[in-house]
Amino acid sequence: MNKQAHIQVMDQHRGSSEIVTVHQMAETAPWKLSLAERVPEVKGEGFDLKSWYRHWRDSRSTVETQEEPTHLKVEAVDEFQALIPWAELDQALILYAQNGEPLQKGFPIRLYVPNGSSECLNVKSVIKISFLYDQNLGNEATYGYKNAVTVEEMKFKK
Ligand SMILES: Nc1nc2c(c(=O)[nH]1)N[C@H]1C(S)=C(S)[C@@H](COP(=O)(O)O)O[C@H]1N2
Ligand SMILES: [Mo]
Repeated sequence: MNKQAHIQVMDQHRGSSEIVTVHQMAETAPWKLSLAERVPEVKGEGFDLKSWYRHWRDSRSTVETQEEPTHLKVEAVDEFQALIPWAELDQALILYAQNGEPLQKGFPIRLYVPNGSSECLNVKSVIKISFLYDQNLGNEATYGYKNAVTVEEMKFKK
C-alpha cells in the first residue's frame, strides 16, 4: 500500500483548499495530548481539533475573525465520511501517531469525537477535512459511505 501521509484541508468560508502532511499538522498543533486523556481505551498521540483549526485559520488569514464553522466534514480513504455539527466537537481530537510511529490502523489520521452522538464518528484513515459554514446542514451528525445506495433504492434501479 502506498502510504501517502497527506491530508486535504478545505475551508469553505475562505474558499481555500490545501494539502498538508501529518507531520505539518501535528507540528503546528497548539494543544497536543495523549489520546487516553479523552478516550481512555485508546493509546496514542493526538491533538485537539478546534485549537488546531483556529491556529490554522489565523495563520493563513490577514483578516481577524472569530467566526467558527457550523460543521466539520471528514472523508476517509475508503469513502466513509461523517458530517458533524461544530457544537459536538468540543472534545474532538486527531490521533496521528502511536509509540511515535504512523498509525497501523487508521493511517494517516483518525478523528475521535468523545461525548459525540455516535462512536461511528471516529473516522479512520481521514484524507480530507472540510470546515463548513452552512446552518442548513442541521444539528444532527451523519455518517456513512459516500454515494451509498440503500437496498430499497437498489431494488428500484434494477
Ligand atoms: N474510514 C472508516 N472509518 C470508520 C468506519 C469505516 O467503515 N471506515 N466505520 C466507523 C464505525 S461505523 C465505527 S462503529 C467505528 C469502529 O471503530 P473500530 O474499528 O476502532 O472498532 O469506526 C468508524 N470509522
Ligand atoms: Mo458504527
